[in-house]
Amino acid sequence: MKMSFRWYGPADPVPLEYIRQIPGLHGIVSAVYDVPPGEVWPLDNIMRLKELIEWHGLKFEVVESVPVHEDIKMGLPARERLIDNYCQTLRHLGQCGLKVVCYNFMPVFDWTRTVLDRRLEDGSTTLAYDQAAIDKMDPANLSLPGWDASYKADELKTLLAAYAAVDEEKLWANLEFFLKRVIPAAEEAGLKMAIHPDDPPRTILGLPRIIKNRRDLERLVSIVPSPANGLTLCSGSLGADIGNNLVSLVREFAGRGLVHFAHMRNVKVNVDGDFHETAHLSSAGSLDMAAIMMEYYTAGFDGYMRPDHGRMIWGETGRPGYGLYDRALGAVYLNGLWEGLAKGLS
Ligand code: DNO
Repeated sequence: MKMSFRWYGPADPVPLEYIRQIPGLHGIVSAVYDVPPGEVWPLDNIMRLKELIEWHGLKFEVVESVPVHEDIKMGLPARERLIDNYCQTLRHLGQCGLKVVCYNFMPVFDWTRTVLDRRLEDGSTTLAYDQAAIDKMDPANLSLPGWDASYKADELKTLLAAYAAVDEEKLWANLEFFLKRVIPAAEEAGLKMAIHPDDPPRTILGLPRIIKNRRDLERLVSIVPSPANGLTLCSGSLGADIGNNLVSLVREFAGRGLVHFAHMRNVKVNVDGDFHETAHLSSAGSLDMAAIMMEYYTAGFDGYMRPDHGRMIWGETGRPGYGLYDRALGAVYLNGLWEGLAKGLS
C-alpha cells in the first residue's frame, strides 16, 4: 500500500513543505489545474509538476483527476475530438511515469454537499449532506456550496436542460463509448484508469448517476475487461449509502486487482440517508475503517491509498475537506492500522 496525499498544485494553501513532514507518505496525488477541461495537458506542465513534487522527496504517480468533458458524458459530436485529446493527455502522463489516473463520470457536479462547514460537537467543522435542503432548491436558480463559482447561472441552466435528454442508460452508453477508446490508450501508456464512484451515490437534481453500488461497479469493469479499467474505491462516497458494504466491495474488487486507488474516509450516516463527514477513526462514524483496512491487507493491496476529506480543526481555514491537519491525522491513523495488520497485532 502506498500512502498518498492530495495536493491542489502551487495554489494550494497547504504547502508541500508541510505535507512532506507527515510520516509514512509515498507520494502526492495532483493534477494540472491550469488547462481547461477537454484540452490536452502539455507534457511540460506535467513534467514541471512532477519535478516540483519530487524535489520535495515525494513521488507523483497518481493523477486526480483528468476531467471528462461534459460533451463526452452527454455523447455530443464534439466527443470525438475531446476523447482524442483525453488519450493524448494519457500518453503525456505515461511519458512522465504516471501510473494511475482517477476520473469520474458524474454529470455537471462532481461531489455534492449542502453545507461545507457544519459544526460538530467538538468544535470542528465538516461537510454535510441533507436531502431536504436539496429538495428545497429551485433548479432554475440553483446554488450549491462549493459549486457556485464554477458555473455562470446561464451556463448551468443550459447544461441542466441538455441533460434532460440523458437518462441512466444513455449515460452508460456514453461511458462505454469513452472506455472503448480510452482503455486501450491507457494500456499503451502504461496507465491504469480508476473511476471514482458518485458522491453521494444517488440521483441528485434529476441528473443521472451510474456508479453507485456493487452492481454498477461490476457493470463498469465488465465493459472493457482489463486491469487498466479499474476503480477508485472511495469509502466515504459509497459508504454514504448504508446498502453498500465496503468490506465486501474491497474483498471483491481489490481481490481481483481492480482497485488501483483507495480513498479512505469515514461518514456518519443517519437512518434517513443524510450524512456528514467525520474524523477517519472508526468510532467517529458509521464505517469500520479497521475492517476495511484488514480487507485491503488480506487482498495484498499494493495500490495507492489516501486519506480523504478532513474536518477543519485547530483553527485551520482553507479548502473545505482539504486542510492539512485532519487529513494528516487520517494518514497516520491509516498507516498505524496497516502496521498493526502487517505485524499481526490483534
Ligand atoms: C472530492 C473528491 C472528488 C474526486 C473526483 C475524482 O473531494 O473526492 O472531487 O476527486 O470525483 O474524479
